[in-house]
Amino acid sequence: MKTIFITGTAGAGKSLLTSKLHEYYTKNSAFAAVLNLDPGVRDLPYICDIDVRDYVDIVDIMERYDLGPNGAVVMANDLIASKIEEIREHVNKVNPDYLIVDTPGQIELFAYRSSGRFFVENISSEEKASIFLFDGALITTPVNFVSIALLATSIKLHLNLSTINIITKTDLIGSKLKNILEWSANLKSLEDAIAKEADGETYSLTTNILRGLNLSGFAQGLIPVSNVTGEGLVNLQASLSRILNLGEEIED
Ligand SMILES: Nc1nc2c(ncn2[C@@H]2O[C@H](COP(=O)(O)OP(=O)(O)OP(=O)(O)O)[C@@H](O)[C@H]2O)c(=O)[nH]1
Ligand SMILES: [Mg+2]
Repeated sequence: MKTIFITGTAGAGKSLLTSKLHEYYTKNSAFAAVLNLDPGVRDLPYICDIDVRDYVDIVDIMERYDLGPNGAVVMANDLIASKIEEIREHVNKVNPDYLIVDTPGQIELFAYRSSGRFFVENISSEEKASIFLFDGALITTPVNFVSIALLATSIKLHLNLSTINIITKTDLIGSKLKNILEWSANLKSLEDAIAKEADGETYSLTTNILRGLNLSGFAQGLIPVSNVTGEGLVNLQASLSRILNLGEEIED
């Protein structure tokens, strides 16, 4: 079983991508299953095979511990970590080739709390990867691009997973996509774009961060994807295969 964690800022398209990836693998004769890791979500665009809402009840936690919605979600996450054995047994019973894990909208729950890293380490002992979603609607300015790249890097540090960076919502951003792909491939063009838009202090801070991030190849191979048209999913799957299957791809 290979496990794929879908991460990114709130509303970047994690849940929709989860459903599209599931559909993609299923169409290509692979057995994929979805695990919803968001205890507070109401509606999802897919049917969960494993759902943490079956293990923790947010409304019950709010009432029992007199917590507001944010406090309850934090507590729910810690409870989920404490139920890892049960959840892992459930996953093993389903036993898919690919387990796609949709992570919570509140990024810090999964990305920064120790329960997130604990979950990653303990859900399976086999191959794992993560996909980080750069929200296409957010990164249309070069300064936003750098700040989300910083976030992506910090999450990669915390989770310690091989990560594929993608840009979503490409169907909405038209010709701006070309600029973004150029920024991601060419440090000089990104620095030039920042110089045009930012004041001196912002320029200096952003370019210094950028040079540090560039050393680790932060945005190389940023894959453009539309969860609505399906464009780019083939490239994403190929990239996942390179990480998870050491080169062997599923049949088209
Ligand atoms: N046009 C377009 N809309 C998208 C795309 N991906 C997601 N959306 C829309 O963006 C909104 C948020 O998508 P979700 O999949 O719920 O995003 P999410 O990251 O799971 O959101 P949270 O779990 O709340 O953080 C929905 O209305 C989606 O239909 C895309 O590639 N193109
Ligand atoms: Mg979601």
